[in-house]
Amino acid sequence: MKITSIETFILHVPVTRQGIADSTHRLTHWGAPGIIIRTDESISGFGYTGTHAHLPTDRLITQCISESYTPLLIGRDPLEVRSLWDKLLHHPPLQWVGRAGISHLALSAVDIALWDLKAKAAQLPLWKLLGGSGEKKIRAYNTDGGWLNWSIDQLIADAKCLLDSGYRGIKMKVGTGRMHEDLHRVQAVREAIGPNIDLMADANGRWLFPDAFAFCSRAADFHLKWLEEPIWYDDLEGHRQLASRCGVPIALGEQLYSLSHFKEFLAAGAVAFVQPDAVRLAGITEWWMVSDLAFAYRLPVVPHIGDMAQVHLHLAIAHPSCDLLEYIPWLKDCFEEPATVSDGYFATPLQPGAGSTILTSALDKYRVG
Ligand code: 0YR
Ligand code: MG
Repeated sequence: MKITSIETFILHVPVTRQGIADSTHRLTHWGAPGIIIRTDESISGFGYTGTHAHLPTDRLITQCISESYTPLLIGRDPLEVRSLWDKLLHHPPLQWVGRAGISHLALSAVDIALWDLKAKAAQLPLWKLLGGSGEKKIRAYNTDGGWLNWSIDQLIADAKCLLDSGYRGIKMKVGTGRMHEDLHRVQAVREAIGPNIDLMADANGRWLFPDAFAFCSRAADFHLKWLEEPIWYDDLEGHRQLASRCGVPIALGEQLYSLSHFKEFLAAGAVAFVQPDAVRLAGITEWWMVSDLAFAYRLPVVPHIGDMAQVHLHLAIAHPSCDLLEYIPWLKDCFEEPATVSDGYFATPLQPGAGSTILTSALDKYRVG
């Protein structure tokens, strides 16, 4: 098989609840800059990354794909995924400007499209190509609620709806800038949902160390399953100290770009729940390496889902370190086979591929570039 042409796209899709905010971002749309790889056979691969729908930077990602990666891909056999990944990652001019950020997000989209093609060529869902079992069910926790700009009443009413629909885990945002308010909000939600539901708190990197330390010390009573990204993403020593001195397990990884980055955090004991994201790492290839590393440390992998769980559901089924996955429905109308949750568990995808195939109707409706 040979790659004959490559098309890029940018989708901006409205989020389900408008005007939502966490400690660092306000959000109206989710962005999916991506790639369609066409071949001399009748199959195409779809891959994309995830952004906050900022057109100028989304264009940098698709431009990186079309100008830097495409010439390296045309004429190549797309089934040689790992070898192509290695070649693209270590292409000297890209290596000079890349290893994180825009060129890495672009490479994630390419790698996902290549794996999608490989699974389609094998006529298997990706989880099976990767050796997973159809008997393994992945639990879902919901992150489409718990927003920082909601009132406590809104948080509680929404949490109760999620529990009624079968979820047994929810995540809420913290980092209002007022510690007593953060603690009060977490306490109110915990009291409303009772002790048997997993509750997670996510500060999206907002706090300084003393705030994070104070929160952890006082939040122990609320039995959080984890505290996510309490302080600046790259602060290895700060997270290590929190992990060793606080009673609340630390989760992080959605802002880490590489296997080496994860290695430092894992080796330091700075993280308990490992959250690699295939659309921020260099795709499925690097995600798998990170998850194997976590396996070696006996740590659970709970992926962050910049892809809205389409690809990550396949990976979670296939990887032995995963049994829990985030659910956010923002792109669900865009896919041939959208990830769905019922009674707190994801349905097992059955179509060949990585779950990344975008409907033509969605390309028409949401395309901005
Ligand atoms: C909104 N999940 C996250 C969204 C999400 C963010 O800014 O991007 O909440 O990525 O932290 O755990
Ligand atoms: Mg997060």
